[in-house]
Amino acid sequence: MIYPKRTRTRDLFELNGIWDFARELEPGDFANGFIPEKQVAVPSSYNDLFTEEEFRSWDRGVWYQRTFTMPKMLKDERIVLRFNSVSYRGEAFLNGTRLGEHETGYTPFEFDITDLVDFEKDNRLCVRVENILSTDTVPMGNLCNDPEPGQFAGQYPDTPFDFFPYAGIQRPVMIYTTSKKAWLDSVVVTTQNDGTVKVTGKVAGAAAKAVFQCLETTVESAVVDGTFEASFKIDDVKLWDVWEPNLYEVAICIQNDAGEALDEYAQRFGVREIKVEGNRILLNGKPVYFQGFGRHEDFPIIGKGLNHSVNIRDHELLKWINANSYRTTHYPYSEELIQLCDEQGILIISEAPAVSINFEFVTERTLEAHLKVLGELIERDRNYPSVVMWSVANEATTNRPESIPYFKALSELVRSMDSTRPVTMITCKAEEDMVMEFFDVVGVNLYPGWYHLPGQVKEAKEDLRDTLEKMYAKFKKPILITEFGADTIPGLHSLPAEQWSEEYQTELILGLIEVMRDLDYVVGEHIWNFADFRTAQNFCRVGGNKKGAFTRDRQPKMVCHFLKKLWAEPRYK
Ligand code: GCB
Repeated sequence: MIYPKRTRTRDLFELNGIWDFARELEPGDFANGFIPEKQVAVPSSYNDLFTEEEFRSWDRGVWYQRTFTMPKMLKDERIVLRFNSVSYRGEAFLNGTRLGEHETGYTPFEFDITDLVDFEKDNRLCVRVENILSTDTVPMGNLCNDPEPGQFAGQYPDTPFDFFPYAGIQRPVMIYTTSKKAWLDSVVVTTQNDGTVKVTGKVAGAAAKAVFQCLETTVESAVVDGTFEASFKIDDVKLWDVWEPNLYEVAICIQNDAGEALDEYAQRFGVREIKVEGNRILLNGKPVYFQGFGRHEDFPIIGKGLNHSVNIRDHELLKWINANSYRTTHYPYSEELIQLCDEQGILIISEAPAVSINFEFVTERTLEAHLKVLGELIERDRNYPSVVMWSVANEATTNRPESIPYFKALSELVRSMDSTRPVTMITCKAEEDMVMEFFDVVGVNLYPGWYHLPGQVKEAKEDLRDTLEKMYAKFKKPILITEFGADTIPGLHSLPAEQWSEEYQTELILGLIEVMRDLDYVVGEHIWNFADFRTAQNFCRVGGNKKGAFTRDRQPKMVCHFLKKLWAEPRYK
């Protein structure tokens, strides 16, 4: 699958806007059209659009419908319907015919609708969306007898993580066309820092060759059994780097024997190298220290709906505060956002939607779903230079032996698909973690000064040092602190600093960073969280998670001004 674009051989239009919406209160023939209860916006999560609780926390079936007209001039084309993501499960029907379904949210899926689309009258598209999480889904949910009475036990909706389980058609819906004769199906670009570029990929249909053009260079490859492979070199190549996003484009033309252009597509790429050497992560041969945040796709009203304005604002704030990176906690973010990171030079740790996998409940289906979505994520994002590391999961119960074969399988899948990026797993089990041998960088979430040692910054610093020393002694790998922080109410002040005040967040974060920077094997500090975000209802969350450095409407709390100063100076000279 490649990201849809309008080119000289492909048309593209989006089916975003206002759709009809109804809950599936009882089973019925919704697929052939239904009487709406509400109107809904696409893309958006549906939860916070409405005022009624029965809609907001509804996780069972809901239906979306709209009609669209196909322009006659596309009659001879192959027509594809694409969903950039539907959470958690989406099942689509066109003119009453079932197209298929996709689960695990957050990754795209598409259907060839050439033979089903009507050029004479309006087409009716109905989509059933369901957000029921279970022991078989990734992430898991509804583990109502969770034996570990952690901070999320008993919360509503019942998830083993705190962010609100937003649902719906949260990203764009598109229709694109290709020629029926042949079309580019996948493309993988790999590069070396001397400017060598290798392009491989797949073509469907009857094609004879693929022609590639990049700057002044043109090369071609025969299409054999639907695959192609070509290489070329860019002279005086300009590397892609942090806030220096040099990008190139390779134009790909799929041709038949007669040299007729059947499909044209342009794939953007950057040339950069990322690897782990000893206690350092090297970007283009130089050590890079990750300074930034864990984030969420989260904003008032739209929930996890794609919103370009929020994405632009967030990146402006990252630049302002001198951050260089963030982790797509705790699921794949929109492809459009990753493309923006490419264009702006922001480093991304790209995470599978596997948060809080609990081995008390894991089934064979859990691993199957996990492998599937991880594979889909790598396939979607592997050409994006901003993605510099894969994170296979966040905070699983990796202190249990059952986690060992499970994480071995995940690590093997990633390495079989992509050997050009380091792989991490984010643990909350510190030195008790049993699966770090499979990963290149240790990612760890630690909350001294918050969930333990509340209000005791000095003791929290000692505790952090002690934990990190034990972890390094055991794992002997670079450690990235992927979460630490404190819930903070903007405008609440106290001297001496007390939990929830802006002073406490500032003192704790700066104090913990001091310890991290004293330990040579620590390769980065990612604060939890970039901004406040909405959570499930729970006695330890007041109006959401308030660990944001910025408020939910993206204004700085006090700590930001200190981070901006600290992060202005490069960690490695
Ligand atoms: C964590 C989780 C994150 C939570 C955070 C918190 O360890 O990874 O999803 O939001 O703690 O604030 O409790």
